[in-house]
Amino acid sequence: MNTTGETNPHGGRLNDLRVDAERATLLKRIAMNLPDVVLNERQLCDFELLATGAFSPLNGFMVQADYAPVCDRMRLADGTLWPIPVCLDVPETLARKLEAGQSVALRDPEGFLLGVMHLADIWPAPVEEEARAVYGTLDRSHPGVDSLLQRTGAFYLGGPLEVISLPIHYDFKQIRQTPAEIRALHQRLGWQRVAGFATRNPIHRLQYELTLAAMSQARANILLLPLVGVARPEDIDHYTRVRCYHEILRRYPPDTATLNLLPLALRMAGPRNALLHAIIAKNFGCTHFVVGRDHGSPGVNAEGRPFYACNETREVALSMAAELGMGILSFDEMCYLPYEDEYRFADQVPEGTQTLRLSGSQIRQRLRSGRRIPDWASFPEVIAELQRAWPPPRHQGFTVFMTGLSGAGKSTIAKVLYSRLLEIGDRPVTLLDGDIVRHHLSSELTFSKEHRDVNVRRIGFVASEITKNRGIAICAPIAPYRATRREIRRSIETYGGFIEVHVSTSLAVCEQRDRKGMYVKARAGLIKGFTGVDDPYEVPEKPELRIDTEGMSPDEAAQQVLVFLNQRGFL
Ligand code: PPS
Repeated sequence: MNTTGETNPHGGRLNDLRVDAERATLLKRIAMNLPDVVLNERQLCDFELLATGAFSPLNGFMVQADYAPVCDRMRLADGTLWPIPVCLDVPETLARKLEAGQSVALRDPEGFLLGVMHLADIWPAPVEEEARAVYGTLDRSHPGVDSLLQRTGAFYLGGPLEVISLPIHYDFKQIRQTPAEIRALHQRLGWQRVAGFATRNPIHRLQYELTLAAMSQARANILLLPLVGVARPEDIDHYTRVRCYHEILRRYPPDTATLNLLPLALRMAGPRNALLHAIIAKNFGCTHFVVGRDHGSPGVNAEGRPFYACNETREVALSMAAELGMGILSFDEMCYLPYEDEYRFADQVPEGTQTLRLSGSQIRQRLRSGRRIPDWASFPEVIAELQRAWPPPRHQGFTVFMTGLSGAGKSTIAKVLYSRLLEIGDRPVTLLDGDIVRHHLSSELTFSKEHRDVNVRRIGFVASEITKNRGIAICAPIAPYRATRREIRRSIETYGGFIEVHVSTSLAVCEQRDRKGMYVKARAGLIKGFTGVDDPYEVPEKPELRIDTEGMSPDEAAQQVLVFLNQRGFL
């Protein structure tokens, strides 16, 4: 292991796939006649890491000869350690028009030409096998598995890249350096030993203490590598996190810590993820890498069981240290000892000693509900930054999402609520009633399952924008399908409150009311696919509120919502 002086890149070669100006001009001309492949957000991340050499020794998206052994045994065809496939997926319609031996133009979603890929291989993407091999599960509550199974095109393209331009970023340009640039920086600073620390969370006190322990154990400086690629919806946005990291940098001893963003799309494959992070850190010149207890893991599954065994990641990373040629700094969980007022690793705490911990997600929940963060858990300047992005509920935006059968009373309650919130008057309020939306946003849509989903997603998108900008959105569509409602909840909870109100008035009562005469028509077969009659309504399992309007006035129903909002601190 080379732990003094510069580390070799993984596989012995640090790539930079960008071509020179002359070749770029030629490629631009050639690309005009090539089929286009437009990269999505996830693929743009992979493209950038390939292009800059962070994924060295890969010189393009994987071919099948590399993909298969990577899935099976974490090795490229030549035996080099590589834990996770890096493939370019495309839909079948596009794949059928392509053949190995030809080239394609890779573009960003705006059509900007990023590079040319020379296709060596096209093969059907065996996503289920890949999920089992790489993630060890087919469980959709695993975000990496969900993304692989749900959003991967049917075919993979493999082959080398010639890069004309890196994907364009307008934010934090100074800390988006390539591995070669970071290596040069460390050399300039005279840093011989550097520990890499990859994270998708803000660094609070416990993580900070962990990095200090790592620096001390390895006698190394530290390179913080925040992951800023495709994240989980509940993750704190990278703008806020980077402001927090800048604050944290000031806490380290002078000239011992640097920061560089890593546009890595989230995978969360536990042990394999830790190895991928270590390889990237190595390419950035790190001699050591910090592996936390639950590194790269999505936590627990729907039944509350962890996806990866507690020490599996650490053990796998440690067992590969020699082959990686890096020092793996692997620690137990850090905790706070209130009586002693000090921080220690859990395995170094004498039995019977009181310890405290707050995980990143617990701190996030506290912030969201407006509770105090104890001093031992974080730094005031970090909390101040987080509070700017996550003010207490009183200053957050929120969405009241009413769902229920046609005629259940959603629109009437929504209107009363709208007026009452305007009366209170401290935030802008927008009413997205089913009929209004159908008229202004979704006039071309029918009531097929697909179209209802599009309709409800549009409502969700507008509501999430309103919530993000700290306003109030009141939505009142039928929104009959659970999965779509869940999706919307996730997108809105990223920014503020989501209050699902099931207006649970029974079908019999709705049908009896039949204000628009729709149920009569549906029963007579004049309207097909009517919710509750011949199209399903999937009852919400855990709404924040359930309101049956039978024997209750709209005023009383709206009052219930207001009381709930008050209890949760939103008003
Ligand atoms: S959805 O499923 O959320 O997209 O529906 P939404 O946009 O809320 O529209 C519901 C109103 O459209 C009328 N309508 C139907 N409802 C259900 N099923 C079918 N097939 C249908 N066709 C028309 C219905 O009157 C709903 O009005 P509300 O205001 O809910 O009573």
